[in-house]
Amino acid sequence: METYDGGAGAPQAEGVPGDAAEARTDEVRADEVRPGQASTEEAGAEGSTEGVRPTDARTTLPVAELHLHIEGTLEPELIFALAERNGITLPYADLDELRARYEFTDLQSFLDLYYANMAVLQTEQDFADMTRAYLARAATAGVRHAEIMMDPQAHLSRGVSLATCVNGVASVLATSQQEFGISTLLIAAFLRDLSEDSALEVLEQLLAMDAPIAGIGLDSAEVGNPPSKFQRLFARAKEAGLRRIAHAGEEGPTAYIIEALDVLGVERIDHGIRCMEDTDLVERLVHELMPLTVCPLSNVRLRAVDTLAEHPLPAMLAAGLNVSVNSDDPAYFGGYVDDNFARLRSEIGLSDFDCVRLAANSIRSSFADEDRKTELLAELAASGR
Ligand code: ES4
Ligand code: ZN
Repeated sequence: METYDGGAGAPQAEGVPGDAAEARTDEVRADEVRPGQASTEEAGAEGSTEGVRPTDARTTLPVAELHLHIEGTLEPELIFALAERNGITLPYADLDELRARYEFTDLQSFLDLYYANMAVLQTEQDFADMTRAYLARAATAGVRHAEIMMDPQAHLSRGVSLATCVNGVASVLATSQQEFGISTLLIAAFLRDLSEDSALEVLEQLLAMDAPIAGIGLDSAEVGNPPSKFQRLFARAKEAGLRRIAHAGEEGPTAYIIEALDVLGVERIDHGIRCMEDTDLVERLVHELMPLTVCPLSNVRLRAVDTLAEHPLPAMLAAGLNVSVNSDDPAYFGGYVDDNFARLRSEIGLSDFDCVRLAANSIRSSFADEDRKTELLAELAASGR
């Protein structure tokens, strides 16, 4: 079998310790990274020029990743490795043929490929391997806390049980802090193009099996599927003590952001970039300190914005919005959190100051407990010394 090396963006970049980069086995597995390893070693490497503050576009700050679909971390190499392990014939002859399909015209064109590629996820081990690969790569990106969405309905509809997908991901998250230095929470996201009854049924099953989920989210095809369609789902989640987030204002109108706040009572908005079309809404979001989990490279790849230079992130920061930078579906959109920061620095001149502010926003906007937030904010403050 072809060995899997952690994917295109795997820990091989500069500043990553050799033993992590060189680890190889015959199994499909992620390279192991010791807790805190990437950030401390990288800081050490960059600190070699006495007195010079790191201004390298690759500088990694400790961040929380708040908008991440675990199925969107399936790298092409892992797709092929899992297909081989499971005896699945892919509709692509090789990696190049698969990669040629990563030209998206809108959200739906991406979702079609994203759902199709999930066919390779069959066993708990598959879900665990995918999750481990993400955590290994995220550790090198500076991610110290991650709130990870998964799409249970996308697996149930393929005949893969809830136990298989949830246990596969959760088994790795259970030791993520010890193994990768990343505290994690799992969020069950519901597909808004399916019915509310379907979502309610799956939520009840998750609650009945005592699945280790911290909250629920709402994702998939936005336009035509307004938040109000899921009012009962979010009421039930609140009753069950779950945190609540929703994609809104990615492709959909500002009215969807307002509905997510007023009808669903969400605590965070995923994307939300279209809020900039409504000054009253911006003012409200600023006053409520509402977190918006922005995904710049995703927005460019899915043509929500034409180019990174035209991305509203700087205007959102200037307006005082509580924005963070996230990778969304990093295997599909050209990179992980560090890649998003690097391109924001190099292409739109995002400053060190703004990067630190975005990192602090991400930590404060997370659902981590207060002790963990305090710890990570202290780490962020120390990274500037
Ligand atoms: C998604 Cl970028 C995006 N938007 C909506 N739903 C999604 N599911 C996975 N990625
Ligand atoms: Zn998303």
